[in-house]
Amino acid sequence: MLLIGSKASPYVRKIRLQLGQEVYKFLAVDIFSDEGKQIVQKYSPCLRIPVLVDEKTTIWDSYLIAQYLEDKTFDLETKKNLFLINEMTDAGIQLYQLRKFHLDESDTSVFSQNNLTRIKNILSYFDQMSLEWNLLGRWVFCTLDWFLYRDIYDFRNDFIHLNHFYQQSQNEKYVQETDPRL
Ligand SMILES: N[C@@H](CCC(=O)N[C@@H](CS)C(=O)NCC(=O)O)C(=O)O
Repeated sequence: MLLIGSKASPYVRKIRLQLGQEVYKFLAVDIFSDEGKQIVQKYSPCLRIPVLVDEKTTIWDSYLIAQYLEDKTFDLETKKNLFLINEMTDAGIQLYQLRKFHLDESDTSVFSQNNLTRIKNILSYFDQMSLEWNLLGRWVFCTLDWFLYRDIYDFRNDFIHLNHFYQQSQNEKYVQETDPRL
C-alpha cells in the first residue's frame, strides 16, 4: 500500500494513526509546490491528500480511506460524527489558507468568522461527549492538535473536557511519531 500525503495534514495523520504498524509506503509531498501538485494530480482528480493506493484501487478522501481500511461501512452515528470532524477541519483549512495566501490574515471577513463559529460549535458538541482512543477519538485528536500547530484556534481554556482528552492522548501509540512538529 502507498499513502500519499504530508506530515502536516490532519487528514493524513488520521490515516497514519489508523494504519499504525501495517506495512505501507508513505510518500510525503508538499501540496503547495508545483512538484507536489503534479504528484497528487496523478492519483487524485480533486488534488487533495490523503490518497491511498492499494493493489485493487486508488482512494481519495480520508473518510473513504478510513472506511476501506476498516473493511466495513460505518453506522449512521459514526458517519455523523466523522462528518462533523471533517467539517471543522475543512473550516480550519479554509482559515489557514486565507491567512497563508494573504486574503484574510486576521480572520476579519464574514467568511472567516463563520468558519470560526462553525469550529467552536462543533468543538462544543464533542466537548459533551466522552471520547476514547478509538477511530473517532483519533480523528478529534488530529484536528485539535492541528488547530494548535497552525495557530487556528486555541480550544484549551474554552473546552475543558476536550483539553483533558487532548492531554491524555499525547501518550497514545504513534502520536509522537506522527507529530507534524518533528
Ligand atoms: N475531504 C478531504 C479533505 C482533504 C484536504 O483538504 N487536504 C488538504 C491538505 S490538509 C489538501 O489536500 N489541500 C490541497 C489544496 O487545498 O489545494 C479528506 O477528508 O481527505
